[in-house]
Amino acid sequence: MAPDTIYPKGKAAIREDWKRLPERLEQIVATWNHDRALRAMFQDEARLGCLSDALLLVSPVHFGSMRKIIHCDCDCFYAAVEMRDDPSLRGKPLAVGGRAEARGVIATCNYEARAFGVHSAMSTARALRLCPQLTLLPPDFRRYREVSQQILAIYRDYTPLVEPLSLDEAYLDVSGLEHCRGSATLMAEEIRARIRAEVRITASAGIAPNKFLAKVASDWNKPDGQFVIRPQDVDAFVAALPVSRIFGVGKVTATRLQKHGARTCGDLRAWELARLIGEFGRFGTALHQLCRGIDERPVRPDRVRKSLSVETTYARDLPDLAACHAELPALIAEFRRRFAKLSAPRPVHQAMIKVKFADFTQTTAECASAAPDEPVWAALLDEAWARRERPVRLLGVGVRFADVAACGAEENQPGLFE
Ligand code: DCP
Ligand code: MG
Repeated sequence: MAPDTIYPKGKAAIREDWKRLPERLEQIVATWNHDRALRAMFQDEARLGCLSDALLLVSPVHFGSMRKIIHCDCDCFYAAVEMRDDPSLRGKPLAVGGRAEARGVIATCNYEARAFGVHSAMSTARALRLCPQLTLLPPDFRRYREVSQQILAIYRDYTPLVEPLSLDEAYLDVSGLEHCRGSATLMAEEIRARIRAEVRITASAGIAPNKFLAKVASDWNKPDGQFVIRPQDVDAFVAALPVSRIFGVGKVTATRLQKHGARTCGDLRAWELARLIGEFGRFGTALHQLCRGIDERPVRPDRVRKSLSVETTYARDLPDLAACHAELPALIAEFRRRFAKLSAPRPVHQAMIKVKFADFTQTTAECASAAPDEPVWAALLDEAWARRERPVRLLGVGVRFADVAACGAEENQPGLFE
């Protein structure tokens, strides 16, 4: 195949482009280091000097099946809704959360309050110490849900492939769409402009070839900004990314990785798959892919949550049952916050406890319950702990929802009970 069939430009321009082609192709192929077979074939072709054949090999994969994912996340969501409905709250530190006297915690706060060090999940008492002039409002979930529905309707004007993650976050797969000449960047700008005009709050967006990177990117220029990770930039971007930005890598795992010299995803690439699996079990396989910027999870508009749970790995093992019980209230409080964020909560069917012991064995206990409270989870904890009676490295509490069989879809969020 002659170069001019690929580059329908003038001859001089073709010659210039042709000179740069090997470099350009290498760049493209570097973004798919996950597809070893393809890469090897490409390199053989390129070595043999058949660049046009190499290009043919590359283009269907690169240009044909590369996905465009947008992750949208509203800025200080609950606080933004409150400021919209009462403009006198603007420009001053504001938080939404429970009262200090009731041992409440901050659900979120505006960016003025963040300047004082206030943040989500902090106790309200501490937030008030950091920022005595903080205005505190109780949450109004009904209003937040209404706003959430309005924003989802905007997303669905662009694509039916919308997967809500919580009230203020969603993934959109906009691959192959014709809006905005197919540019996901322009689509994200337009969507954000519509949210601002129609809902009167701001949102940030990340645009990338997969969900993992789109979510990282939406945080990059927050608030009221967006960030694009182009396919050809994935490799370098992820190499420099701290391992703590990988979903599922919490403080304990990040510290453990750092101890072994893996601070960035680039460092982690030196680890063989077998070593990662040895250290982290099934999550090791995910880590092997994620540190290379690979995430094949599809955007699933039909995803039906079948359970919700929160878990914590403790920096120091909990020595006995009493120490485990002492951790339960904090876990339950975090569970309730996450539950309140669900966009479409369904009836609860079972309560669950997960215990991972110091020797890495794991067990779960569950019982029927429509509205679990602390005594229900505490009884499950007794039951689970009694099975091995040894120090505990991880505790989780959660629920299963009713009617999963009828819905027929599966939850694939990390950190759930399995
Ligand atoms: N939320 C909560 N408890 C938490 C975290 C969040 O109740 N620990 C609630 C309040 C947030 C909403 O969920 O407004 C969305 O969560 P985000 O993590 O997206 O946080 P924000 O939208 O508030 O801020 P950001 O601008 O950082 O996205
Ligand atoms: Mg948000």
